[in-house]
Amino acid sequence: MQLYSFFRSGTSHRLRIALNLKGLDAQYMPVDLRTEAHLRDDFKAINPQQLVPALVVDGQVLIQSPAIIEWLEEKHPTPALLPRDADARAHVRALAAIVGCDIHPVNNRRILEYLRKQFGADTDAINAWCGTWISAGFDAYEALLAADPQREGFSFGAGPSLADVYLVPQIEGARRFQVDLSRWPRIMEVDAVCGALDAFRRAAPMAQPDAS
Ligand SMILES: N[C@@H](CCC(=O)N[C@@H](CS)C(=O)NCC(=O)O)C(=O)O
Repeated sequence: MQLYSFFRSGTSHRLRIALNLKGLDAQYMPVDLRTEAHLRDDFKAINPQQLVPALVVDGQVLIQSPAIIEWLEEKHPTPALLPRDADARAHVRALAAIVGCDIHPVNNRRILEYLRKQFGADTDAINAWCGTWISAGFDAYEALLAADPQREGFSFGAGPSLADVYLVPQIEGARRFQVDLSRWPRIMEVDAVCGALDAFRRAAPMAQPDAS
């Protein structure tokens, strides 16, 4: 497998965590978003959407991190990222969707570039924009963690799940946009518990070959 990834990309980060949790290796193919390598024709031939990540498996290109992670779960069911019970699965998927559907997309690089170029947003304005949507999502995520008395450190249950796969990269993004994380103590606890696991450590942005 080849993983097209950028070290600081949250969606690449979530896929790296999922691969590590499943015990799967992939050759790292760096795509530098800073130099807009993703907008070049060679990468467009891999992913017409010109976004990372992409996972190439025996010549077949998989795109969209939610679809790739679901594919991994189906092809490599153990260890499971989703609980068995349908209600619990819906809960874990909802936690993941807070990040994947409602936080990350509005803070993506191309959105921020548009705000900079079309609306003259400076760094403070960009941080305020990202902080607004991260805070809205994290307030809800924290409330859902608080309402679950059966959690043991992680977002759900006693081990890492799909929810943690999504949450941890978004915490990294929040730090980058200088969001004060202290108001979400349960989210911080999840970060610490996951950060103790090798699968999460090896997936971290600064542990990647293209980190700089
Ligand atoms: N929904 C897609 C989003 C992928 C995505 O937006 N990737 C970002 C990096 S985190 C990217 O490539 N951005 C390039 C840009 O915005 O120019 C997924 O989950 O794979």
